[in-house]
Amino acid sequence: MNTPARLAGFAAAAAAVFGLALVGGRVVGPVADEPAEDGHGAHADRTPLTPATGRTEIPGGLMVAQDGYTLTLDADRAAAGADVPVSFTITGPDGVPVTSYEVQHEKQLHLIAVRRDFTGFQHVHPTLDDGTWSTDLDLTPGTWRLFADFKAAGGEALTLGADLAVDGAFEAAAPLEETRTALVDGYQVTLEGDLTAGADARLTLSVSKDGRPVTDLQPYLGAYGHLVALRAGDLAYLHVHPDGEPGDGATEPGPDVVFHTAVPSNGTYHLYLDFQHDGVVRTAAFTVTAGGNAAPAEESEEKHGQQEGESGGHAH
Ligand SMILES: [Cu+2]
Repeated sequence: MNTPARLAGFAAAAAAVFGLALVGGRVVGPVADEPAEDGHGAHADRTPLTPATGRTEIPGGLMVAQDGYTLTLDADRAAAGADVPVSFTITGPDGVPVTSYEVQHEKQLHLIAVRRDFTGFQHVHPTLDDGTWSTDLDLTPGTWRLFADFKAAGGEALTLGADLAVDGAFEAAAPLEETRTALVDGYQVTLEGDLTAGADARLTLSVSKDGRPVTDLQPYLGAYGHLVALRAGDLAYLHVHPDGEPGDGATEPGPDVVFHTAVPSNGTYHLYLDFQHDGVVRTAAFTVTAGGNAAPAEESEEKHGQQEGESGGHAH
């Protein structure tokens, strides 16, 4: 039952039935989770994304290098403390540090620093000197993820990510509970809307202070809010901008700021809203679980289950 020949036969049949391509003896498509001939199944492989959803994009922030651009921290370790200097370069396809960037949201590069257990979040704008970016961060002990969100001149917008180990003893924080109301400096920010894998979600963030809606939000980097969403588990990064712009004649300066985004998968996301009022930028943090309808993938999921059941225990 579990011989490679049998698997190859199934794969060929599956390819015939589903019109899939056979590449190097492996099926590319919904049945790519078939146990491979090495007996391990393909779970650890980077499975090509299914035609069922048609999504082929890898979320931002998961890689140090992409499309020829590489993020390199000058040091991948740092001391804990306030105002710890951190510097890095982005090298381009020619291997040389990039010195020319396109401005996005008023800055050439946005740096997001998050402790991997989500207990710290900073959004800062480093300064560029001869290809080296420098900034100060407030760092507590633990592993931090740094995201460089930029668009090199002549390149595509990218977010590269790298880890920074910060010295000192620490305890990983307990997982964050679902939180749709954030309190920060006397402001209350609520989040309405549900995230669904692969589908556009409308999120409304409403800002109030002392029980009164805030109707005079100030533009921050060209918008009334900036929303960063990080997926629990791997910190896949999404940077979302709201509907409308300050001064477009239609967008009100609060209390609601409306965002549209599609998350790449179901699961838990940590969301950080940067907003400005009375001249101060503050961050409101939320934890939301994306659930909802994953129907397009269900049929192939079932096939996986059956095949795994048939070939369980097959190993060399
Ligand atoms: Cu920024």
